[in-house]
Amino acid sequence: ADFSGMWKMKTSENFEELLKALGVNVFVRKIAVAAASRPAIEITQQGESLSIQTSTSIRTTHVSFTVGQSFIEDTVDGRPCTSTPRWETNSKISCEQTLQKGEGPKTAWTREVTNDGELILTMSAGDVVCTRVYQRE
Ligand code: RET
Ligand code: NA
Repeated sequence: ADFSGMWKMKTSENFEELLKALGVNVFVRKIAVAAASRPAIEITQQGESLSIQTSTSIRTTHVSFTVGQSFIEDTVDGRPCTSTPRWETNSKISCEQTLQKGEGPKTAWTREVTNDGELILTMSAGDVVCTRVYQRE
């Protein structure tokens, strides 16, 4: 599948619940939720290698990885982790995360391009799943 493009968010469910499950305090949570309500995502892809920049007013992250190869990134609340992305289908990447140090709920994300050309991002912490749907700009 082709993930490349500039994406803007259409809907978001459970983002605050996700941060709560990660133990983010209410003060930081409210700021993060406000900032994350208008993210911009830019993805470039060459074959199995993706580069993803996620921008908000308070935080911009950039990750580059090849599906099938572990890499280091940060969890959504900013803790370094080892991530292992794999193809779940030919249009969906599923990635489990392991914290580099300390304890916390099990985290993971998925990114999928649908037949309708939407990008669906899920982020999970334990049983809590946040789902964010993006459309190409
Ligand atoms: C900080 C401080 C530590 C806790 C949190 C933060 C903000 C995180 C944000 C995440 C945005 C994620 C998006 C994901 C994809 O759609 C400031 C690092 C929670 C703003 C936009
Ligand atoms: Na998002």
